Amino acid sequence: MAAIKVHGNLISTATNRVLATLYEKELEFEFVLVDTRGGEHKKEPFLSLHPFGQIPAFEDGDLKLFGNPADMPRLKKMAIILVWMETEAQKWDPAASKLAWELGIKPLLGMGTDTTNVEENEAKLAKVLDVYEKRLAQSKYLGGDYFTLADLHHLPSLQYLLGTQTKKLIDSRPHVREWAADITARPAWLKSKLSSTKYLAGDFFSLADLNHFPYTHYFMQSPWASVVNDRPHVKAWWEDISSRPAFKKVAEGRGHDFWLIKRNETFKGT
Ligand SMILES: N[C@@H](CCC(=O)N[C@@H](CS)C(=O)NCC(=O)O)C(=O)O
Repeated sequence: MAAIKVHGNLISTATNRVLATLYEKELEFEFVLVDTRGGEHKKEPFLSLHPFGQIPAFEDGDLKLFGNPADMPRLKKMAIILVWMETEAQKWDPAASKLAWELGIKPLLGMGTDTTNVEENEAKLAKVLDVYEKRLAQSKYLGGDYFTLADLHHLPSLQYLLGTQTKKLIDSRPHVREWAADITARPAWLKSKLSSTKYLAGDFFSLADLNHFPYTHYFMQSPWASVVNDRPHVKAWWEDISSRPAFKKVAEGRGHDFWLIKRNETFKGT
């Protein structure tokens, strides 16, 4: 029996979101149908799973949660990103911003450089960069395998430093050098113009897209589907995300659920 149980109803958009997340992550789970029409979600034992009496509720062994907890791996990733954002603020920035000031900004303003300040902060930054070198040997970016705010926050001071003598501290650490070259070459940073992206949050499918699935799926069966279809990029985006295997599985399930309800209504009526 699967350790993960999702208690819900296939008509529910919030349930669909959790199911789509589980299918995306290819996690095994058991689906427990909640008879919301019969008010099962407003009574015990369901209320012990979801104190607000809403679906879905989620169980993973002893862990009982509500909301969209199927995305635990994402929470872990977010924690890692936060750690590196904090590292930027606490470790990188105190040294890097002083060096950017002394070596990058002061000369632009015709002011003299305080060499003692430079020496002290280059020594501090070198220690920070030793840690970065180890981190970037393990993952392409600070927060993980893709570019995040943890990297972006470095850009303003990093860009200054690359135009100063401090560049040697970056160039002498191969992974830091590669990371610095990569993030400073990003189109958004180069300010050429904001490139259009395939998905809402960028070039990869993310929860930002996934969360649109349940309602858009209903919407596209309505007479107002042209609102999407008349807009080529929105249409292409919807065709792309709605053809994902995880969504197809959810949509198929929902179809059956509708059909069952219709059939039950017919039986009741006769
Ligand atoms: N943010 C909540 C939303 C849950 C929610 O709104 N569920 C709806 C079904 S889509 C529900 O249970 N409605 C019945 C009610 O609130 O009594 C979550 O993601 O779990």
